[in-house]
Amino acid sequence: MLTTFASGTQPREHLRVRSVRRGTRVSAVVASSLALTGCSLSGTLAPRGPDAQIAANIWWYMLWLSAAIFVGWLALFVVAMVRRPTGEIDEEHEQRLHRRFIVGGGIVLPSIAFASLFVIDLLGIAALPQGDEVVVDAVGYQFWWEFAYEHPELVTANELYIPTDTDVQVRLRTEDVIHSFWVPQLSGKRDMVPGRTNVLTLHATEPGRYLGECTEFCGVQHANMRFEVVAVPPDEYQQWLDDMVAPAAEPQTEDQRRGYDAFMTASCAACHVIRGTPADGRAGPDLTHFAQRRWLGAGAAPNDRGHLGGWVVNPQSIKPGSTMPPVELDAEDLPVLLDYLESLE
Ligand code: HEC
Ligand SMILES: [Cu+2]
Repeated sequence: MLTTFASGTQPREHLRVRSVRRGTRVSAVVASSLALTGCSLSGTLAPRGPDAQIAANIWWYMLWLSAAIFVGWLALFVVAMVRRPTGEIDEEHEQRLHRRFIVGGGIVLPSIAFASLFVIDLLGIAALPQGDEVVVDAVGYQFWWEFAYEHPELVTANELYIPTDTDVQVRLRTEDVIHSFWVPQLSGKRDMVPGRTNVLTLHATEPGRYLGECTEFCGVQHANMRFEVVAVPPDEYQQWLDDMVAPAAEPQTEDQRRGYDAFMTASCAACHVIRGTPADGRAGPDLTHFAQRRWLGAGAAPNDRGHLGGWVVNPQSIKPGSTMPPVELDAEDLPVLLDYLESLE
């Protein structure tokens, strides 16, 4: 964004660029100090949507407010250390001073600080995006995510595509326990509660891949219950939808055909949907266009042939406690099964 600013801008713009840069430098310093403590600015503090921007603004306000309070307190501390009463002590004057400190520093200042925070919070809540130009269902499972679109009807898993600069209403449900949906760079958190549908609006101002995660402890593989929000320009989003509604690719080679047979005859087909084939199990993620996904097992491992082989033979070795069991396969079926899975573009 900064580089596009830099060329051919008006002088005023330049000023803005410079102050943006200075802001960036301050953030960079804060970022590197946070990195030392294990935090990073890739999350909440690098917002890419209005909702997350509001949360980040409140965070920075709280940081500067507490910094100011801390510095003020230090100053008073220093004054108390060096101030030596000279001559006669005027008891009455001292007491008036003490009272002023107690009322000012103990009641007035905290009230102003809390009230300002309260007002900023309320304004932030009122400004949250609420639109529903696109509506998506997100369903939490131990330990993965299903995403369903309505127009056209489409079910997929672990990657949520959204158009940029659009209010995307996400309807949050769960099939089992309480999960919580969080995309730090785009929005606040919202719980997925059994028997309820909660809603949250995502709005991405920039294309990108944004990490999402479950933030309500939901069992042993809670930490590997991640997803990616892929924000793309609206025309690309439409193209993606068109590609995704198509049924799965037919096996092309002899090996892929044998892999297809292995998938349909082993128990895989009882738990997974591959549209356009007899596989119609609903216990696991839809695999119709599985090869497009970057990650395996909701962020547990990269989706490459090595990890995929390990996953198919025994998912428990990659994601212990996952609800996909190890499946008995003939040794010669594994490579062809992988060929078939990798062909599901
Ligand atoms: C008892 C049901 C069940 C059976 C049988 C089963 N799976 Fe799964 N599978 C699942 C579940 C549940 C997940 C999601 C696990 C997770 O991420 O925690 C999954 C995940 C996967 C994934 C990763 C999908 C993704 O997007 O991350 C692949 C690939 C996969 N299974 C392939 C297979 C193959 C191939 C077979 C047969 C050899 C098979 N599965 C058998 C339930 C099953
Ligand atoms: Cu969860």
